Amino acid sequence: MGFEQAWLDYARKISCEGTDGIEAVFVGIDDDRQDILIKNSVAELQKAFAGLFGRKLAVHMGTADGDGICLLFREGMPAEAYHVYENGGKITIEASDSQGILYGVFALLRQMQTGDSLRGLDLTKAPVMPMRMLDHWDNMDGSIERGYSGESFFFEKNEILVNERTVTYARLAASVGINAVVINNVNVKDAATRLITERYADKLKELSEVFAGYGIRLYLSLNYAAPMELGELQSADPLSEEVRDWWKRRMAFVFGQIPNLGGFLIKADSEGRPGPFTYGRTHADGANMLAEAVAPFGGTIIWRCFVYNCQQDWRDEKTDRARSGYDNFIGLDGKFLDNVILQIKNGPMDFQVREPVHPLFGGLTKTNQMLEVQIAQEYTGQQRHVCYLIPMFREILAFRTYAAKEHDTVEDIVCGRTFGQKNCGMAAVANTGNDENWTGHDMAAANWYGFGRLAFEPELSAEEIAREWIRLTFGKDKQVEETMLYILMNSWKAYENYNAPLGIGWMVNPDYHYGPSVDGYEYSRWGTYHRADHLGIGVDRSSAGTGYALLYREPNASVYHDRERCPDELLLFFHHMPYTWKLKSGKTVIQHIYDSHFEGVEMVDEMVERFEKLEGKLPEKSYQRMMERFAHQKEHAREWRDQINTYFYRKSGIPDEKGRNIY
Ligand code: GCW
Repeated sequence: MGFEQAWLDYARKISCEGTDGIEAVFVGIDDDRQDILIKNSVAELQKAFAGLFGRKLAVHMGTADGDGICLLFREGMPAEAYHVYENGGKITIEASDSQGILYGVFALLRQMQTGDSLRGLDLTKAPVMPMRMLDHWDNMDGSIERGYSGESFFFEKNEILVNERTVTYARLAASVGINAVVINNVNVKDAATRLITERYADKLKELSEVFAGYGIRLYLSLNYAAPMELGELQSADPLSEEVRDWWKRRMAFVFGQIPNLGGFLIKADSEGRPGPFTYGRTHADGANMLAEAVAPFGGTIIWRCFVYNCQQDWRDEKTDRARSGYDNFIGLDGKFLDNVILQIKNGPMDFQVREPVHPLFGGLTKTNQMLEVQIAQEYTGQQRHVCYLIPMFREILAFRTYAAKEHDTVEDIVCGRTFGQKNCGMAAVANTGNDENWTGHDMAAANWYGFGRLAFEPELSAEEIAREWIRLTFGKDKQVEETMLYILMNSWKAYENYNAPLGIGWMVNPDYHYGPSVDGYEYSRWGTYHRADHLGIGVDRSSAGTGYALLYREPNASVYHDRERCPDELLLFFHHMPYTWKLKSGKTVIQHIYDSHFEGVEMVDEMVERFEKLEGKLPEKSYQRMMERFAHQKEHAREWRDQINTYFYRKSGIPDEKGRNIY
């Protein structure tokens, strides 16, 4: 399938003061340091100027002295940082490495496309998170686990694809500062187990070189039981010498073949995947074995904390899936080697529309950590509903853990400010596929764009990021910008309103996780229950219940533990409450359920009404695609509203104060 250019579409002509005089690029960087990144930086400038202004930029090598855009190295700047400034009509991009130059180029182009003038431009940025990663859940047969925008563009029929689309993907990712990409699903099966064998070495090398040209390290997901599944050993015991040697040899081979490989991501002992538990070993044993094997090549092991018992009995009220990540890892704090990073989902359950922050953030103090979020909207509308997630990510990053007197937010931790860690950052489960527009819903591209921008500059607000994305994608039209901004900024709240209430989560159709089913997971083995009866709803996670609330540091623990102080939006996550309980908002729980569900639908109606007015102002194709999805969202939001309201009306027998239609 063909593909569009998303926010790097230079086809729309723009005007920006200070660009007229720019006719050339001056590369004042020594020949021996002019790597592929510098070449790609120059090529990007040329491509952009040709598209935006119809002008061919000349290139002058060996001098940074000329009227135009000058690229040069300046020692002493932080890694990947850039300084872009204007002086007397001349634009200078400085960095101490070629990655910084590339980011500077993209920053300049962004400024040209979103701003009105280059006069007085003076931008200095240094990324604070060393690892800014996208995790693709692509399978080698071309399918994508939780993929909502077509098939994989990395794999097809068990082969690796490297083509024009790969290059455009790398440009898009790099333009927002992504510097690491995992191409295959964490559930590593079948052919994917063989990614570390001869079979795929050439293609992986080729792909890694495309990535390297844009400052992106290639990562692979690894099958923990590979020594057995490749038919070479009888065991995958991390303490067995034979197994350890096997991995050392394998890694020497893989890194020898793919020099730009960054390392591996591992899902172990989770949802049926193999892991060290089989041998009575800990996750530190497992991770460290692999870390030792990749260390000689500068490799990194990213080990996921999404470990829980997925064979739970719903009758068992003591086992709490929310506790499992914490319980499995907290005792291992400080036991991981330096080149291991634990990757922790933002919440203790699984990417619900609302969850508390994972208690391992702030719990772990001696371990490298990364935050894992999901821009593939598995539980937030699957890229058919619009749901701009950057406001949620901002809240998560701003959460105070109280693990230190100051600089103790999640952002501080994953930027290395709290515990001084060098190996940390943020990863997002990617939302791309081979759809023409990459992300199914055109507006879902704002999550891809936004994730990268946020990881590079976490100080940006969700609104600033949204405005940038709108201007880059659709141009600088006031009405378009305000309408799109309104939709994006209200979308998470709207979705939360018509979804499961007050932090309880789930209530979706099992397996494919789309659409309402209040009891869909109520009697299942997955540990995801709402425990509603005719009197009340919610899971008691206080000390009288599962004790989960006490896993946080004070004062968070006391606040969550106390039903009077627990924030409304998380109340049912932490407590089982009567329907008649008065929330801080002044409403009862049941009235809140009704009101929020009616409101959610009204919000969607308002969004769609405003969107319709953009007809003729957006490219026809994108307008139609979005209109189709909005029509579905409108109808589907009603389905959510009516099923949830009706369920709780029938359960509680309490009518809506406002007498609206509930079935
Ligand atoms: O959200 C759940 C998904 C699984 C996924 C798992 C995980 C890749 O439903 O599809 O598996 O999380 O994060 O490992």
